[in-house]
Amino acid sequence: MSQQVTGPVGHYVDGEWIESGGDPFESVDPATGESLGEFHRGTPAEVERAVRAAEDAFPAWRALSYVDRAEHLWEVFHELRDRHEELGEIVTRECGKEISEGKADVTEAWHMVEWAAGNARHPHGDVVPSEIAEKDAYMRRKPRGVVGCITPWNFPVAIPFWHMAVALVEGNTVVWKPAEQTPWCGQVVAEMLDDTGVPDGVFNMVQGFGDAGNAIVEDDRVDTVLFTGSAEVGHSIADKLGSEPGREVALEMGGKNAIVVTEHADLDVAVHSAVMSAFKTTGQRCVSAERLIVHEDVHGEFKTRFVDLAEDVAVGDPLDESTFMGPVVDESQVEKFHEYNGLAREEGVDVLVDRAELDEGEIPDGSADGYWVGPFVYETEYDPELRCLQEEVFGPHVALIPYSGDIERAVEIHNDVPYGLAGAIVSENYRQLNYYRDHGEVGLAYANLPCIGAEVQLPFGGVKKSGKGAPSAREVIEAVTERTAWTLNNATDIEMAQGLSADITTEE
Ligand code: UN1
Repeated sequence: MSQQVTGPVGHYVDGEWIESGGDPFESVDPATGESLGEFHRGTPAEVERAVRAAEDAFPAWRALSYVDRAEHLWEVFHELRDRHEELGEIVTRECGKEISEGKADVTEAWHMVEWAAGNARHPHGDVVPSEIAEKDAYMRRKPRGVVGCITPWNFPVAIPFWHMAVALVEGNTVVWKPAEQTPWCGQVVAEMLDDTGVPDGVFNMVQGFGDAGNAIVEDDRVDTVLFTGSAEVGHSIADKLGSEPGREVALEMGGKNAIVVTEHADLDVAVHSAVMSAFKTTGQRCVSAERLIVHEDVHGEFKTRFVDLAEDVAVGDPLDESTFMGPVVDESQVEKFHEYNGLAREEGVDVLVDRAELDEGEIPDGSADGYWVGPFVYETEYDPELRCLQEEVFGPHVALIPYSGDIERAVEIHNDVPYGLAGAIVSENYRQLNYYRDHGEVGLAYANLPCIGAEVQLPFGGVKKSGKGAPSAREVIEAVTERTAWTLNNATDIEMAQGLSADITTEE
């Protein structure tokens, strides 16, 4: 493939590309281990400059109409569509997910932009009746100010737009730090926003690592922080901002997601859903499933079929359309995956599929330096003490957990983790589906489907350790706006609600 990093490589601050004084770092192709280009780590001083620019740009940006602000986003929408193939390939080359996923990432981004920009022409807020006939009451939203966006590498185009599209249309200005693994995607997105002629300082992008992200979090001129990424970092951001009045945060972290397959499941649907949920994106979605909770009556057949496919799924060159699973993103993910596979063995599980170290013949030619792993599948009796059933691995590491008894038991096992992002049930019995819908402790629940692939017009966020608010889609509006409950008196007398007297009595 011929594409390489082009154009200015730096940060985008106050309408200009600035050369960074920070140390250089490389974007690495996870399939080959080769460098795709050199970038610079944003320094706290560079973040400070970006925040200042965003703060200065805020009054003029918020003064525009929704529709005028959305015009800039419509340009991004068209550019994302026009450059679908090219950008999809960049996503795949930089984060390693196979090409249909690389392209779907770009599609999801333009869906989000379409939703946010389209929403500019939709009715906003609520008209609320007052007890007093002469009073009009309604809700108004105001932008919060500067929104800091910290995004992960696994959806390097879609998730930035989950954060930024609504924030910008609502009248906020933005300081964005892309993931350090996917700076090239970050640069292309910044170029697109630059192309729209968005006023200087409204959108700013600083490349870098955790120290740059931390500088965004520490700066009290940043009114809202949106974060999608690891639970560890997310919780530290929540701790910090929780004690600062007036600063808002919305977080989406990982999960230890599960699929429940009941005795009433259609096993074609169950196996298909499980393979998609466990191995798409090489298990590196926050919503990927690492637990399959299967009723004993169907466990035998489910196991045979799932194991056959896990032995067979095509791992290989992510740019090749016949590949199902590309590499993981970097060496630290490879290590974490092997560590957890080792831990599961120590905890006494029965390993069913071990393709963790791929055979040489399975690794594409010339790609020996890539970050290759394959499926690792095991079976174990349910035991809440097992760490391998509690902790998120973020790789193709999957437990089969047989259960006996009713749907209540399955959901009990399903919920017995500290996380609560996504999950699914496979069953033809509507009472079981409804029980799962009402009792599954997750933000995103599916029936007779994989637990991945949410659409942008739904809120995306988790419960328990998985999140706080939803830094995406329509629900992000809560994190990037403030509501004013506005009441206007159309009469010349003052009349109060709740029977409160409006008479002013005097000593006379
Ligand atoms: C993530 O899990 O990291 O629901 C994001 C999905 C995608 C987004 C996933 N729309 O699978």
